[in-house]
Formats: sequence, structure tokens, C-alpha cells
Amino acid sequence: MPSPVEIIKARSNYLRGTLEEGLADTATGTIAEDDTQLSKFHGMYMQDDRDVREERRRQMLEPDHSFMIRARIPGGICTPDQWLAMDEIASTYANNTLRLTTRQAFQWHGILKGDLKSSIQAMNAVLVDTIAACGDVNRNVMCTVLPELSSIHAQVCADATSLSEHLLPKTRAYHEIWLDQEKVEGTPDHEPIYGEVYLPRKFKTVFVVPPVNDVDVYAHDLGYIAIVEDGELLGYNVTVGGGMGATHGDPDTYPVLAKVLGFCTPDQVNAVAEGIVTIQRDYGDREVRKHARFKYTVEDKGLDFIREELAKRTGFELEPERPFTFTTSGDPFGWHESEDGLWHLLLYVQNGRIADREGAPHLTGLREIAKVHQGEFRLTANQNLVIARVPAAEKERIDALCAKYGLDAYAKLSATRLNAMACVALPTCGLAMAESERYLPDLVGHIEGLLDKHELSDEAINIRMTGCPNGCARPYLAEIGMVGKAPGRYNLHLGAAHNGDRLNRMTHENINETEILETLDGWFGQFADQRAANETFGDFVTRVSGEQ
Ligand code: SRM
Ligand code: SF4
Repeated sequence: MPSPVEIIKARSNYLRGTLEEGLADTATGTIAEDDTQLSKFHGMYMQDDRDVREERRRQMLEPDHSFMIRARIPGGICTPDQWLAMDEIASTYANNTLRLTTRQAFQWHGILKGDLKSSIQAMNAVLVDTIAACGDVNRNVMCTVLPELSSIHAQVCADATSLSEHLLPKTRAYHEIWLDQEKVEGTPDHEPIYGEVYLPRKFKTVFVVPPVNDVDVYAHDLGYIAIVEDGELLGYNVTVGGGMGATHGDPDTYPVLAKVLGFCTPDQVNAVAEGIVTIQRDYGDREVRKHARFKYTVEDKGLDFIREELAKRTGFELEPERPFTFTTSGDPFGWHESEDGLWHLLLYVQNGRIADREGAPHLTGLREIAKVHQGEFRLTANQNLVIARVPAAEKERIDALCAKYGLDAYAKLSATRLNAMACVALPTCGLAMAESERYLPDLVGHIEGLLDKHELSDEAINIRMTGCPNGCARPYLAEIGMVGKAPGRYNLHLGAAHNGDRLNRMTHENINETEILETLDGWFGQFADQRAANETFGDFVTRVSGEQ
């Protein structure tokens, strides 16, 4: 029997449901339950403030509802004008913060139902949309932010953007509901790629340019690893079947690394994506949502089946995979020059949250930079930000603005803090079981203390925390991963590879801060004494645990 979400999609008339009526109803700040599923396809989630949930329940008040909106930003690239519009939405309609996500997109929290349309229209005015930012479709397409070769970056990002457009839903529902565009009479909606029930589950695509695996290519349903020879983009190794999500206590759900399927040329990129997406459309599980991600389809059917089925659908076979090497994941902070003589400044943003805090007015600072910057902004896959395409003559001015508004933290913080990342979790995420974004910075402070004690302060150990096992900060690819189990309690995972090609393993279940720090203290002691030359913490833990 199809899962309940399948039924909602089927009767939604191509994602319309009763969203329009729900928006018009000013008696409530909520929308109908079925519409909360459909609104995701339009890039928004109904949430409530979990900090006050219990208190309001006691007072017999309904939850404090508002909406989270996520924008679609292919490759994480936006212009200064677009930045200013995103910033304006943050201060006018949202909670005065801009949140950069682990998939290179913007999120706003705390938007009231009555302000949803104005927010979407403000984005539309600068050519940004929220179509397919969430929902059972291909989501925001990611791309490496900083390959040294800017011409390669431009080509790979152009392929990422073209793929994002190619896989967009074709329904006019978004334009009618949010942009007040006329219904086109007599031309019924038609979804040539997705069909009327769309995909069985969310679908994520990524482009990466080795040797930096900043986008964690193995964590996604579909990936394209750029193969570059003598400065020329030959094509891509195609990866399939990665995913992070799991459920505590359910052994049938687990993180999986994507596998390489073969090689395609740049002109075959969209055909491959369409082929893979339609395979998932036709063979993905529509009954058990927890088993509906493409990673399970790939595991159940096998790589050979996927390869043959893809060839049938595209009319060509993938070539054998080409050699490539990843040296690191994470973001390279600071200034970088690219071959065209332009400069790019990669700034640290704590857990992606841009706000005006005391002594660190980052929202204002980035607004001031956007007013004078002529290049572009690039959101990274690790919730950080690049001020990209800066002419040499402008560097000093950008540096001065960063210093003035406290945006130059990357030059002062420990390598471990710069490599730490937390998902949103409380108070907005309805699925959070423990704190993450609001707690990790303090915990990292304690971890820094331990690293100092063992004279490991310069180590760039990557630490990732999530408030539940869904994996939004890709914690299973961290050298130290912490996955929320209950308030103040986490599962500890250790030993992923620094270049993102090996998952970590759970070493401790349901432990508190004291136990986490005691465990890490022990490991850091051993690491300081027994590590091999240049061995990373993740590799050391894996070797010593006998699992390599
Ligand atoms: Fe996520 C659901 C936040 C990246 C796996 N994710 C959610 C929701 C929407 C909660 C919900 O369904 O009610 C969270 C909203 C919290 C809030 O208040 O903002 C949420 N996910 C995020 C973000 C904002 C985390 C962040 O701190 O940056 C990331 C937004 C990305 C974007 O711009 O599109 C985010 N989510 C991810 C990633 C990482 C990635 O894709 O690289 C993953 C793991 C990779 C994967 O998909 O396997 C991820 N999110 C999930 C899952 C588990 C999916 C699964 O296969 O089991 C859920 C729950 C679900 O889908 O049922 C989820
Ligand atoms: Fe919410 Fe869990 Fe994702 Fe964190 S990992 S944002 S707690 S769904």
C-alpha cells in the first residue's frame, strides 16, 4: 500500500492541494496537515518554537507556529544584489538571522504565514526561488566552491545549474500560489520527468572538483566528480546511492557512501541525471518511506542493474571510471587567487548562522560588503561563505570591512573549531532530540582544552553534531561525530576519513558531555603518543581499532 505522503501527492493536483485557501485563511497561523507535506515542494516547512512548546501546552495555547523557508541556490552562488534581498527578508519577515545550510542554500526561520508570499515575491524580484528546495524531488544542486582553476569552476557550476533547471518540477502551482500568476486555462500540468506523484523521497545531486571534497560527494544520491586533465574538463565520474539518514534503533536504516558507476562527458550530464531520477521514480519504495531513498534502491537492485537500466534510458553506456584523488574535505579558509587573477576570501560562519551578535555584527557587516562588492558570494557545503571574484585592488577594502565587523575570525580560531559543524536542531527543527547548533560551540571550547592538554592544538580534526540521526550535518563523515539521542545525550561516532571517503563508527551510545570529554581525552592521549607521521585523527582511531 502506498505511504500516506504518496496519497497526498497523488490527490494534490500537481502540488496545489489547498495551499491557496490555507494562505487566505487569516484565522489561523497554520496550514492544513496535508498541505504541510506539499509546502515542502515549494521550499517551506511549518514549525513551532520548541522552547515554548511545553509552556504553551500547559497554558492550553496552540503551539507558536511559524515557517522556515529554504531558497534554491545552485552551486551556492548568488550576486551582491541577491544577497541584499536575502538579508532584507531576514530582517523584515524572519528572525533577523540568515542561515547558510550544509547544502549551500539560505534558510530563514520564524516567518509568519501572512508573510510567506511577500518573502517569496521578494526573492523572485532578484530571480531567486524556493522551488524544489525541499520535497520529493531533486533538491538544490551543489558544487565545489573554490577550485584553483576558475574556468573549470565556471564550467562545472554551469553544468550544476543546467542540471538543476532540467530537473525542476514543471507544475505552474508555485507561480500561481506564490507569485499570483494567472492560471493558464486549457493547458493541463504535466511532469514529463517526475509524473504526478513525483519521487518516492528527496533526491540530492552534487558536483565536485578534486582534490578537495568540500561537498562530501559520497553523501548524496547522485554525484559528478570532475575529471580535469591539463586544465581541460574531460567529463565526470558519476556516483550513485549515497545518503546519511538513519533512525535510532532501526537496523534497516543506515548511512551509505555513494559508489562510482562510470564516466560521462559534460554533454551527457543531464541525460544521466534524468535517467537516474526516473530509475528511482520507477523502482524506489513508495510504501515504506524510511526505505525510500535511492541508496536503498541501489543496494536492493545492485550497481549492474542501475548501469544497464541507465543505458536503456539514455541510449548510451557510461565509460569506465577515470582515476581521481581526494585529499581533504572541509573548507580552505582565507584568501585564494585563481588563474584569472581574481581573489576569493573564504570566511568562517559559526554553524552557518549569520546574525548581529554583540561584538560580532555579521549580518550588518555582510550587508556592507554586499553594497560595495562587485563579484559574487558563494555559500559553502560546510555552512561557510566565500566573498568571491574580488579584484586584487579591492582586497584591502574587503579585509577592512571584515575586521570592522568581526568577520575575520577565521584567522584567529583553532583549526578544530573552523572544522566543526552543527545542524539547526532546537528550537525550530521538529525532529530534534537534542541541542546541536546552540550547544556545539561550547562543547568545542572544552574539546579545544583537551587538545591543548595533549599538545594537539594545531590539529584540524573535523567535528560534526546533529540533534537526531537524520544526518543533516553529515555527522557520519566526521572524525568525531555526535548524534543526538535525548536532551544532553549523544551517540559518539569516531574515525571517518579526512577526505570524506570512509564513514565513522559508533563507539558509544547515549552518553553525556562528561562521558564524551572523558572518551576524547583518552583518545587524544593515545593519538599524541602513538600516531604515525602525518596520520589524521580519524585514520588513527580506525587503525588502532583494527578496522582499516
Ligand atoms: Fe536535513 C529533515 C535541516 C541537510 C538529512 N533537515 C530536515 C528538516 C527539514 C526537519 C524536518 O523534516 O522537519 C530540518 C529543518 C531544521 C530547521 O529548523 O531548519 C533539516 N537539513 C537541514 C539543514 C538546514 C541543516 C543545516 O544545519 O544546514 C540542511 C539543509 C540543506 C539544504 O539546503 O537543502 C540539511 N539533511 C541535510 C543533509 C546533508 C546533505 O544533504 O548534504 C542530510 C543528510 C544527507 C541525506 O539526505 O541523506 C539531511 N534532513 C535529513 C533527513 C533524513 C533523510 C533520510 O534519508 O532519512 C531528514 C528527515 C526526513 O527527510 O524525513 C531531514
Ligand atoms: Fe533536525 Fe535532525 Fe536534521 Fe538536526 S539532523 S536539523 S535535528 S532533522
